[in-house]
Amino acid sequence: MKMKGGDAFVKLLKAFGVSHVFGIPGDSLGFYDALFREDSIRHVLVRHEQAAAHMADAFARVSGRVGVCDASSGPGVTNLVTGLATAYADSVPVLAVATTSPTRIRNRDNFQELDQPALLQTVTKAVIQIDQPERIPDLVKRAFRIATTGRPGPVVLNVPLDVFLRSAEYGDDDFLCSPEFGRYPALRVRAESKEANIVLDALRKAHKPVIWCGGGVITSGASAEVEAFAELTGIPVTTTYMGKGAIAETHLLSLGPAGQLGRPVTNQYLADVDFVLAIGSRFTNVDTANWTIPKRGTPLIQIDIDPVEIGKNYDVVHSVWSDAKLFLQDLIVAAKETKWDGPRADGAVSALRKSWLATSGVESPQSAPVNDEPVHPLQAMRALREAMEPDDTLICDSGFNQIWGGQYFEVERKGRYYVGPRGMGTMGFAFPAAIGAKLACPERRFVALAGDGGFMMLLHELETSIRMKTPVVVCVLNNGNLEYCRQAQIGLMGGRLLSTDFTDTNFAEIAKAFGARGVRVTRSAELCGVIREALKAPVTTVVEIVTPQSAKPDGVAF
Ligand SMILES: Cc1ncc(C[n+]2csc(CCOP(=O)(O)OP(=O)(O)O)c2C)c(N)n1
Ligand SMILES: [Mg+2]
Repeated sequence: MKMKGGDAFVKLLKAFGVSHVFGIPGDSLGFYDALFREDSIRHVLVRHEQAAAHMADAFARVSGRVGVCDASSGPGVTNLVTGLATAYADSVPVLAVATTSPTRIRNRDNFQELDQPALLQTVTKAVIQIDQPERIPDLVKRAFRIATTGRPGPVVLNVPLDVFLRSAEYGDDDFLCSPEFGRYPALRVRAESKEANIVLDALRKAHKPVIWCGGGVITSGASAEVEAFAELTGIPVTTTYMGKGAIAETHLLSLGPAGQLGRPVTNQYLADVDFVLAIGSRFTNVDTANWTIPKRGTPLIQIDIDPVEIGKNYDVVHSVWSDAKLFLQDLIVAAKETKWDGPRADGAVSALRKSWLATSGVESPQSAPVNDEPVHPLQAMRALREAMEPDDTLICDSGFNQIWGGQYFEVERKGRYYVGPRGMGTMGFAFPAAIGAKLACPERRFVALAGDGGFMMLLHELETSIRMKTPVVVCVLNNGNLEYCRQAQIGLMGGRLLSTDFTDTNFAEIAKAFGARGVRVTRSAELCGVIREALKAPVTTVVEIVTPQSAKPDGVAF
């Protein structure tokens, strides 16, 4: 059958189960025209391409499907870079459709022409150039396979605008797809069966072992297995921020997040563990407080889907190249067969958590709601946890707000109920991410938690949220400055403050100007009720929380 390239392209997106594409039009006319003809795919016009990438990213994180975004050549594509880098750092499968100069006049310094593949190569898993409409089927299929197999990640399809407009002859086979590559992780790999017993034998020799979970556990959907294995063996579980939800953080065996931005009590517990079973973690400098937690030299077995991650930042006594979920299933079977009888940490770990909650966490006196102004971030965390149901999701930004959320907001269910731009620490992420997540899972409720600095970067997406009817809640911790940077300059530069403070901005009024709801809260006693109402509202609500300068999360070292 004869068909335009754009139509073939969109037919393939449909075959892989794509339901939403986030972007801004331009010279991608042939692509948009084909989308116009396809009722099953909704195009979501955004107001900045960075937001399109974040929306596609969060869409993928919460749905398990590939998120798709598009941008037109030149500045449209350069605007995608931050969002793609964020997805790449956090191993999220995003497919970006980038239009580029027409093939017949390429390399003549055209309007908006730049070397997009070179630009995007370092922030994506792959950049695929499609130069003939005939190649669309095999290269689109390839893009989905690359994005969803192994360690997932973003892939760019770089398409000259004429390729969408030109017609070609296609056969039925061209559109025969394996829809499983529209979801991730596709093609799970399982370690050899002997591996489970090797790991169990090593664990048996330990007196104080720990299970260390990174984002790979969540990506693999292995939380149920982590929790079951922990329960079976009594071994406690700690996580990175990306790994939050590997086990319910209220569980008797949950140690909460560790590392530079983790809980000091968790780090203390980890100081003398004598064995680490690491699953799906890259051991970044932040997650390990510059490779001091866990202590170097602690016997460590690392399980990862990406073999090059194993042994990269810590020496290992044994490597397991496997999908987390499948390997944990094997571990559970092997532990049951051989009757596990190691020491159980339930009591010690739950006592630790309870004392932390009562002294530093959301049950401590300083978190209690009061009528004083302004609202301490800890009081905000308590209000959030009280107002949100266990299956509501918190999406964090960057800056101190993310640390408040990461350390103090406990994920009460296993699974992905906490989302953050961890690898890149991208300011501006949380709000557009909430919109993308809401479009992926309209029945779920999402709360974005951002600082005044980060929210300001992409707050214009309020218009998108109103137009697309995606009611989400944005809690903005308004401390009038870039608190993270301010504290760093105080702690490390002798208090020589430069470019950290803003003038007063009323975010609630800004929200109203966009047609959203806006509430400015100055007393913590009101906050829980305001968030509860916002969660029920049929329209996006900005809850501006006026917080003091200088509030610092536990354990932040500068
Ligand atoms: C896009 C981007 N630019 C700069 C930074 C560096 N940075 C990290 S935290 C931070 C301050 C964040 O301020 P705000 O969003 O108000 O959060 P707060 O720390 O005040 O809670 C900055 C500028 C970043 N992470 N991302
Ligand atoms: Mg701030």
